[in-house]
Amino acid sequence: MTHSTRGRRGSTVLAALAGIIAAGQVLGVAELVGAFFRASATPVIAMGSTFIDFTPSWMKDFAIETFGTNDKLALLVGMGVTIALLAAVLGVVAYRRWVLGAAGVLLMGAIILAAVLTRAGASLPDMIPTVIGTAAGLLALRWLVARLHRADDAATRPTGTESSEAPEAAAGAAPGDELPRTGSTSSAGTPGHATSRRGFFAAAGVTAVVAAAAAGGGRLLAGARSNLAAARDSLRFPAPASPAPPLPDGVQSPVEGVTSFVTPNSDFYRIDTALSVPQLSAEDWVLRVHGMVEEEFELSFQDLLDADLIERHITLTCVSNPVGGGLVGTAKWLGYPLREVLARARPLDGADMVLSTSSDGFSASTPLPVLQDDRDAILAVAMNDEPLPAEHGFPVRMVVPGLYGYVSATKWVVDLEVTRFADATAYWSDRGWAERGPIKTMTRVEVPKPFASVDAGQVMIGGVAWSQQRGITKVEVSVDDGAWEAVDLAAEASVDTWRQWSHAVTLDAGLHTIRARATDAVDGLQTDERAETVPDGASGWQLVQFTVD
Ligand SMILES: Nc1nc2c(c(=O)[nH]1)N[C@H]1C(S)=C(S)[C@@H](COP(=O)(O)O)O[C@H]1N2
Ligand SMILES: [Mo]
Repeated sequence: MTHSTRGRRGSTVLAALAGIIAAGQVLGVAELVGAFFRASATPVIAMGSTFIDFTPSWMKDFAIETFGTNDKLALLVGMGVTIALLAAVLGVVAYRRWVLGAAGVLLMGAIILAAVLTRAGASLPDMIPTVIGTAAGLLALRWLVARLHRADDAATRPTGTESSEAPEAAAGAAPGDELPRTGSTSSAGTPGHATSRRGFFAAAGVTAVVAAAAAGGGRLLAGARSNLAAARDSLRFPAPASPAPPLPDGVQSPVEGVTSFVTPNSDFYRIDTALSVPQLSAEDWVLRVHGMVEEEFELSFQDLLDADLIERHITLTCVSNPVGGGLVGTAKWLGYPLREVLARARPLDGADMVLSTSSDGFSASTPLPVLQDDRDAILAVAMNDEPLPAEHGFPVRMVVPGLYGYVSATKWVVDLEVTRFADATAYWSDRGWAERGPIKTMTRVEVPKPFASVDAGQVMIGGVAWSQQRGITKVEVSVDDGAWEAVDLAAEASVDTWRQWSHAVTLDAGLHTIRARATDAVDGLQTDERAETVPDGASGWQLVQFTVD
């Protein structure tokens, strides 16, 4: 009895393993087949993207605050763990009652298909990777479960006395006997159990290797099939009709360790809902302009290149940036003014918003007047003298000075609808964030870093402040709750870029705190009222603690 019970318990663990391997088979095979489809036709991307769309704001915020720009990796890891747990359960169910287990696998397949088919721009053929993957997973599971039952049979047979266990096990798992015996383990003289389990492990190993190879092959194939990188790198832009005003001397804070005034593309923060970066080609790109306008039309990438482009330094900021956070960056953007696009479209009376939509279904609501006034809201095609990096919106994105990215900076933009706030809502406003998102005045202490230790004597403090469209006129710091002292502001490039600053203090050894606050040219001192990022951006004065040795 004991022998057999122990055997059965061990088999349950192996059945769970079989479930996990079969799930790997589903995902791996779907990844391979999916190389011939768009990324959102693969189960991982479709389910992950759907999950992202349904993530409540607080969870999105938690993810960004906890994992920063690794939030997508965290999601994939979380998804992996969840899938593995579900698959383990399905493996055990399939081992006990094949029909139930198989039904569970098919249900999972159906859920994945629902995710695939509800992605923006999905079509029926997008089902193919999941259908083939699910079939492969089902076959793998059946094979592995059959090997397990054979091992169980072999375990009970030689002991004889416990033959009562055998029918039970067999009854609980119908397929065992019906399956073709893949008679590789001719375990003639040896105790059957161990040998047959060896058979299971061999099958499990083969299946796992096939799954991994399919997944890896799929990734390679998908990469090879997309030659966007080469096309992107070979793009050349005409000289801008209106080049960026040269940066004045002294825009960079003299304090060592303060962020560089222009953020290199590779360091630029990235925030979006895209689990796989949309792969658009400049050649095929079209922007549809429509809605409450007198003239609807489409623009191609070449139309933009043929037009008069302008180039500006603009500081982009994310509404999810906590006080002191890093979701802000400055780049030199080249693009076509949106006011020109709208001048051609001629919005109808009553329109007050432009809903911009990306190829992957993200949308932003931008007040119409902001896109028509003389601030330089653009359809950007280049970032710091390079075509837009894929993850920053290649081939075309919006950049709007003064507004948080979630209401203005649509990457991979393909559609502009002139409409009214009363008639349409955007991606994040549907999820509890404010409809409008002007950037709040803010400063960030960058040196010393929080909890850093610095040498006693003269301590250099440095940072950046931003108040796009209004301009920074003053930054003050208070050391150890002392009087507020104005810092030295670095040169201002424009009201739409951040402004750096520096300040020297003499400090004794011990624990110290710095508080910092900025003043802008229009609304004055930034509020000290602490606000969370939801719904329209964090506020409050930053506090940094550090020690002097
Ligand atoms: N298509 C698309 N565009 C998008 C987003 C998105 O999720 N999808 N996120 C917006 C947000 S919240 C911000 S802050 C900026 C960030 O731009 P970046 O990743 O180039 O820094 O992009 C905006 N544009
Ligand atoms: Mo954002």
